[in-house]
Amino acid sequence: MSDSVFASVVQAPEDPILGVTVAYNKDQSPVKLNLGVGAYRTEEGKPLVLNVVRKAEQMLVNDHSRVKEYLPITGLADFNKLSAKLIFGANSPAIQENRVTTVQCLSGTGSLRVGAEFLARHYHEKTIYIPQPTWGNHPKVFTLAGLSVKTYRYYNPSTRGLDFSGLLEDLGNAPSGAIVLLHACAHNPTGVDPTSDQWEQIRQLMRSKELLPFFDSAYQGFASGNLDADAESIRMFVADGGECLAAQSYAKNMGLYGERVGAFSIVCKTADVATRVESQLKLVIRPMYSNPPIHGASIVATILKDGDMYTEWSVELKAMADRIISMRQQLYDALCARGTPGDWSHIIKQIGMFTFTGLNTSQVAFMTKEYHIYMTSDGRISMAGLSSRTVPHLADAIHAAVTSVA
Ligand code: KET
Repeated sequence: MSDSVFASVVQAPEDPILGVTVAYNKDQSPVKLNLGVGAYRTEEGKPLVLNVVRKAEQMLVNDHSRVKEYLPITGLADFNKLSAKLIFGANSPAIQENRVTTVQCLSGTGSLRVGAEFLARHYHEKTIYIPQPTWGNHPKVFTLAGLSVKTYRYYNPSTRGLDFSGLLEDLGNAPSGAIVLLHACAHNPTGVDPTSDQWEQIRQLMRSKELLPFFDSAYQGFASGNLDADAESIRMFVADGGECLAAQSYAKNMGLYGERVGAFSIVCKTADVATRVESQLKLVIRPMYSNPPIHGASIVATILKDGDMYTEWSVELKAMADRIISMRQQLYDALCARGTPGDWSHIIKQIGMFTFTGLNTSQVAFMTKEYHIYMTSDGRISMAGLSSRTVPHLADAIHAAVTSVA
């Protein structure tokens, strides 16, 4: 037998985030804890399907008029309209003036990719600035779409807060027209968001330099527990009449991770441009996956269009956000009680799904080896994966890591 034609293919490394789950699954320890991927767990450590999602699915199953035909290339029309309203606001003038085009995509990642492919084909400036640090998949998505990736300063490790002057300086030095990736809220991995005043300054700077904002909104509702408050940054940029792009994910806020449901929108200056832009988005999508899946988008549309179900969703979402906030307090208290060296107040100051602990790679490796705690090597922990039962184990591990590993 001759060798495989693929004999020279080398083994690829695991993904820095999803690979953490692969390693966790192999661990036999009863105390193992997965704080890697950003996926919500209940106090019992179980994945959660929202009641309102179960209800919507039941309604869909019971409706025998529903069929499984292909959706249009742009996805479910109702879903697109409702998604635009959710992110830009129910009374958004941009929507009323038909200046927004929204297409259903494969969750947040697919939305970012479709947006990036469109920009690489139709926008004059091919450089995108992403925050340093950012979600690990951003540089890969944008590079493979044909954009050139640069970074802007975002995080100051010594304050564990925003490097606002560094951010303004780097965006101020970016070439006019460059694309800028912004996390709408609950910045991943840092948990550090600009204040409203800081957003306003970022907006003014970006508009004066004609930088093009591309928002990644993967956590609407998860930062504050309020869907409108968490969209404030985006709405500031839309309110000035300028153009912007937004990638929306329902993975976290509706718990629809595996359904892969999201939306990509471009706010244009006129309805005429928006129509032509949408025609080109279809040319991006058709050869990639033809058209998106129907089930997840139908669940979202069912919930968003019914007042009572929307309210029920907001309440369940708020409960998830609140549980995460209480985990922050419990972890902070547990470290204080142990007298763990260092200032841990960033645990309660940061917002969203993650705490960027400041633990280094060796300390993380120690916690995995000795305590069976799985997290990304940059020291990020998913607070959503923690529960009152597991806080003491995590606090013990952090205490040991900080006191015994440099
Ligand atoms: N943007 C950000 C900022 C983000 O954190 C994620 C997912 C996504 C987009 C994409 O999510 P999607 O499932 O495509 O809607 N982040 C978590 C999961 C992952 O890495 O895929 C995480 O950081 O753990």
